[in-house]
Amino acid sequence: MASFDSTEHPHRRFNALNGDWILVSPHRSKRPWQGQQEKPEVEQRPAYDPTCYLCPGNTRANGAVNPQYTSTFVFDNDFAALYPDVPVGGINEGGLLRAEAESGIGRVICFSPRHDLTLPEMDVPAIRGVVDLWAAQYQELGSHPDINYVQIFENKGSMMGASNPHPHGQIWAQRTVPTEPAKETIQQLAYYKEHSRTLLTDYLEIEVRNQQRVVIDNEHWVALVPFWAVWPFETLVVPRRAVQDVTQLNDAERDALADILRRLTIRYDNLFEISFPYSAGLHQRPTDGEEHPEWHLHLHFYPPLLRSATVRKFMVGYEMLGNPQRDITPEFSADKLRSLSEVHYKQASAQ
Ligand code: H2U
Ligand code: ZN
Repeated sequence: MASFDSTEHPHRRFNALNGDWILVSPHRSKRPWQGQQEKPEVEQRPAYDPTCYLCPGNTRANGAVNPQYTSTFVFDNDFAALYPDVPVGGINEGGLLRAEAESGIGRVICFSPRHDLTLPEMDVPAIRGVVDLWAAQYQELGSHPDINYVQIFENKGSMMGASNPHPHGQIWAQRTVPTEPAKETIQQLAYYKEHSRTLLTDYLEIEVRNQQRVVIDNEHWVALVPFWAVWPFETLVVPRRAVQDVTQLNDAERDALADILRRLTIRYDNLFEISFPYSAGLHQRPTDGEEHPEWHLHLHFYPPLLRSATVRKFMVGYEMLGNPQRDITPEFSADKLRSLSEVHYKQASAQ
């Protein structure tokens, strides 16, 4: 029998960052690439929408009025999943029925006053403003004694459940560390204890040496399709310096983050020539007052699309009952993303 070839043979890959496994079936992706077939009309949005609850000066659902903001704007989510004053308590019946009261704060962050822009259409200084807002919010919310984790994220596109096309993200800050960052804490801590370096420092070294899965980089950041990617065009954005949270990024690293976010999301939009949907967010150290030297800040991008503007990956069947599975390899996806232009398709078509 021929020897194992990860571009041919089904195999499992280990996610060193969260401890999960994923099944890769490269032999099933031999079908021809069908990207860019159905191109929907380029969506035209006004710079200001009087009916949008996030535009400057507009009234939100609860009657609050947004200021005439000119860069970013943050407000407490009017329909937050968590709120601060929850009575302490819970349920425990034989260790089988367990519940714990959970408290927290939900916020909405507008990236721009412009209703018609998205991250890839904003310029680097404007995206840098978003990075600074993330840092300020992490600092402020994390310093609260009852907040032990600050989750910053963006749902982009109706496919991901975003309620409004106005560029915005959310923050859920809470008493406990949610499951995903908790799993990453376990993995990173075990690695750090053994090697005295962060897991992502050593992982990045392998990826940069190998180059196969690196999509783009700059002086301070690398964006790559992780070896263990679940979503077809999933990426991981990692700072070269092992910082634990976004507040530790210096000026140059913040500018460079804005640069890599812009270039990565332009490539995403150019993949199927649509405003590319995804859920994305930051993972960083819990704000429980511990140092967490094992933690290495990073961003995940989880986009659902697979082969065109409308063909998405479903997490059903085997994936619900077994574990995630993919056909096209992470290496194929990285190659595809690398082949794309960094001129946004809307600009290219306007020229
Ligand atoms: P999403 O698009 O990711 O759903 O985020 C929008 C959030 O905005 C959502 O959580 C909040 C919703 O609760 N919201 C307000 O706080 N005020 C409003 O007037 C409408 C929506
Ligand atoms: Zn708007």
